[in-house]
Amino acid sequence: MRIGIVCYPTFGGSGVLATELGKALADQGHQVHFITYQQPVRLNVFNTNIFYHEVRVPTYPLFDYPPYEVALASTMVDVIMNHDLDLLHVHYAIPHASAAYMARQIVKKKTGRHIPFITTLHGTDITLVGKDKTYEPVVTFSINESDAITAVSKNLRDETFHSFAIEKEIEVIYNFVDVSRFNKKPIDAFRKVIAPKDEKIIMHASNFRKVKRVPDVLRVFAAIRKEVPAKLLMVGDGPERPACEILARELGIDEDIRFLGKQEQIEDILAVSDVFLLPSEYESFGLAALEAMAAHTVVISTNAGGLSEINIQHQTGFMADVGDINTMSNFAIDLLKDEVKLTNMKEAAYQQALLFDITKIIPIYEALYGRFCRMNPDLVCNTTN
Ligand code: GMT
Repeated sequence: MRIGIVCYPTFGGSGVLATELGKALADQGHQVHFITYQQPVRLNVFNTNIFYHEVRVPTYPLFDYPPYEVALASTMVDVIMNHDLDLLHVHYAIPHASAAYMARQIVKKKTGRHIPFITTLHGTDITLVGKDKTYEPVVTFSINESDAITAVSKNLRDETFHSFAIEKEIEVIYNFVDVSRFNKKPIDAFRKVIAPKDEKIIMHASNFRKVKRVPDVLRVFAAIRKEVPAKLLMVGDGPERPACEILARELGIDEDIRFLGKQEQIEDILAVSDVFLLPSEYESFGLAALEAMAAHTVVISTNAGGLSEINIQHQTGFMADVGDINTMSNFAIDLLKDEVKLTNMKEAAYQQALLFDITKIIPIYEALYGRFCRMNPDLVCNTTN
C-alpha cells in the first residue's frame, strides 16, 4: 500500500508513535510518505520505502498567522496525486483531520477518486485543546468525516464520546513499543557517572507542560531521597522547566538532579533507571511509561486517563490519585528498599510491555488500512463525500 502519514515531528508521543508506525510499515514493504513541517525526530533511518515531504508555509506581511492548515492540505493533495497514495493516516486531530478532509474533497473534485483518511486521536487533541469552543466545531466535524477513527486507549475513546457528538465507531488501537530496542543492558560506565555511590536512579521524561505536573516529580524525589540514596534524571524540555529548576534549589535537592534536555537515545537512560515517575494530571495512554516498562523500569504514576490500561497496580508498577505525593513517595521508598521486590517488579513491567510490542499492533493497523485499500473487493469507504 502507499500510505501518507501526517503528524507532529516532535518528541511528543503522537509524533513518536506515528513515526515508529511509518518505519514499521516501511519494513513490511509498504511505501510510506511522511507529510509534516520538519523531519520527524525519530525518522532517523534510511529506508527506500520512506519518503518525507516537508510542508512549507510561505509567509507574507499580511499574515500575522501563516495558514499552516492550507499549506498542509495543499501538500497532501500534491503527495496524493503525484505518489498515487491509497490513504492518509493523520495523527492528532488538530489541524490534521480537517486538512485531510479538505485534501480529500479537492482530490475527489479533480479526479473523482475517494482518498480515505483515518484519524488517530492521541490525547490533548481531545481532552485539552479540542474541547475549546474555538476549535470544537471543526474538530467534531472532521472526526466525523474521517473514514475511520481510532483512539490510543479505551479511556480516550470514552472521553471523546463524552466531549464530542461523534456519530461513528471509535476503534481502540493501543500504542506500541519496539521492545527489542528498549530491552537493553545498562551501560555500566554511564550508571557510574550518574550514581557513583550506586545510588538508585529515578527518571522522568516529558514535554514539561502543566499537564505533566513536573513539580510533583521533584516533591516525590525529595521524599525518596530522605530515605534512600538516589539521583533523579529529568529528560525533555518545555515551559515548566525553568520553574522546576528553581523548585529543585528551593527543596535543596538540586545537587542530586540532572536536567538532560531532549534526548534521542532515551533507551540508554531508561536502561540505567530503576523507577520512572509520571505524576500527570492526565495521560490518554502514557507512551513514555510503556517505553520505561519495556526497559525494565518500574513506573510509579497517577491513575489518570488510560494509565491503568497499561500498568497493573502492585504487579507491574504503582498508581495513586493525581496530586497524592505521599502515596507515590511511599510506593517508591518501599520498592527501592526491597531489592528482591524491585527485581521482580522490573521483570513484571517488562513482561507487561511485551503485550504492547510493535509486532502485535502493526498487523492491526495493516488490517484497518486493508479495509480501505482500493484493491480490497469489500472496500468500505465514506463514499457519500
Ligand atoms: O503528552 C503529551 O503532552 C504529548 C501528547 C502528544 O500528542 O504528542 O501525548 C499524547 O499522545 C501520546 C501518544 O498517543 C500518549 O501516550 C500521551 O498519553 C498523550 N498525552 C496526553 O494525553 C496528555
